[in-house]
Amino acid sequence: MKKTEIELRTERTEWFLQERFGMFIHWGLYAIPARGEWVRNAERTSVEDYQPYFDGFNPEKYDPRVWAKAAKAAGMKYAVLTAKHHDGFCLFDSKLTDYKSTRTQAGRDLVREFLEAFREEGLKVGLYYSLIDWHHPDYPAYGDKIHPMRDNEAYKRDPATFGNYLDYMHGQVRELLTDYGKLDIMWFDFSYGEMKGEKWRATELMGMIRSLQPHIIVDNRLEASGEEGGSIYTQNPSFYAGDFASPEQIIPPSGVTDETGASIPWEACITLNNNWGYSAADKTYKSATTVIRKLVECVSKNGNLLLNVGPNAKGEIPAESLSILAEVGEWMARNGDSIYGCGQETELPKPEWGRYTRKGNKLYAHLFEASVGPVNLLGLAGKIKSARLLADGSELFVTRPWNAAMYPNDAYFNFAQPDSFTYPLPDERDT
Ligand code: JFZ
Repeated sequence: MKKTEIELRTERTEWFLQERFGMFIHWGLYAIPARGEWVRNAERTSVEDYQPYFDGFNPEKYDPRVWAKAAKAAGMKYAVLTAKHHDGFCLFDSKLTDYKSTRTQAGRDLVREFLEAFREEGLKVGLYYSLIDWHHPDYPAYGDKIHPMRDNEAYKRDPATFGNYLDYMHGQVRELLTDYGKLDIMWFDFSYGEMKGEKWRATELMGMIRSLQPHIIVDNRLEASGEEGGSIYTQNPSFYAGDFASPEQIIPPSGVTDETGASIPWEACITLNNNWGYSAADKTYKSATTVIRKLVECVSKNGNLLLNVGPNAKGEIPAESLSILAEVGEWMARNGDSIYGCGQETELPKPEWGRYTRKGNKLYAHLFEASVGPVNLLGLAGKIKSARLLADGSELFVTRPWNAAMYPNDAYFNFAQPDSFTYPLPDERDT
């Protein structure tokens, strides 16, 4: 029998749901003004006034092997780079435009070098490709609220010629999927208002993608806008619904499920400070502890975390980001077993002291706070075979508090420290 879209999606996303943690990289000309990747839109900059950044683009420190090592050491298993963002600048040597890195002082195919470096470290690789293009002459300025560009002459374009842009966009996707070896993720961004699905000739585009790279996974934004997630949120996803949902700057309170309550593959993309593209002024970095807890939270809800870095104009990941990643990496080196291949614990309530992740009959308890007295494990009385501290393998003492009779269904252990613990459960719970 022919496989359903959901069955195919399940097959394609298997590795993705094991690996759980990836690096998002927003990099382009906007690293020079260093006010975020929307700078051209936010400041109503014309193509001409943006040109000095193209002319001045010279990332002498770009060495994606350094990025790849940082990602790997952080415990990340895959990475997604902006091959083209909304400003239209291509970090790859497209034959369809001169607005590309090989025509700048850099003179390099930055995408190719990224892919080689990350594959070399054993990471899976993906490319972000913006559906929106503020540079292409045939990208129309529809009267939408996300693109408030109407007061800029450069955006008063004729929607009738939009097909030229679609040919260009499809052509560039074909280049990326043909000339750069095996890609693992295609990350489109984004639909809005009427601009979704077939407006992008999505059936045709997805058909090309699936025929060129059948295993690749695609995000849901060929169909999804900020307001709607698209048909991936249903039991009847369209051909171009995508393989995973992409909640942005939010971790969905109950994970992502369809109308029947079945889990959908999802990946939260989150910034390290408050910008995707490099921002010199933004020092609002999250702590490593926050990042670790958010990663745990994603996994505890069957989701992934795609954590962003915004390299600067020279091509370096900001020092603040590198130090957070290093700290996260130390934790992952000791506690990665509680992340990789893990997912939601569906039977127990969320514990007061933190979160559970689960893999088979192993339950991982992530303590976000020190306990006063024994740590309670609601509903686990008599069900714990043994308990070990994940970081060093030491045994934990499963116990009962003096007034345990008041809490007959709960197990406890009298060891408390903000760290991770593992509780192998009896085999009958192994589903
Ligand atoms: C998009 C991009 O605009 C942004 O620059 C970044 O690349 C991020 C990962 O993706 O962000 C969005 C997408 C959709 C909405 C807002 C921001 N929306 O629908 O409101």
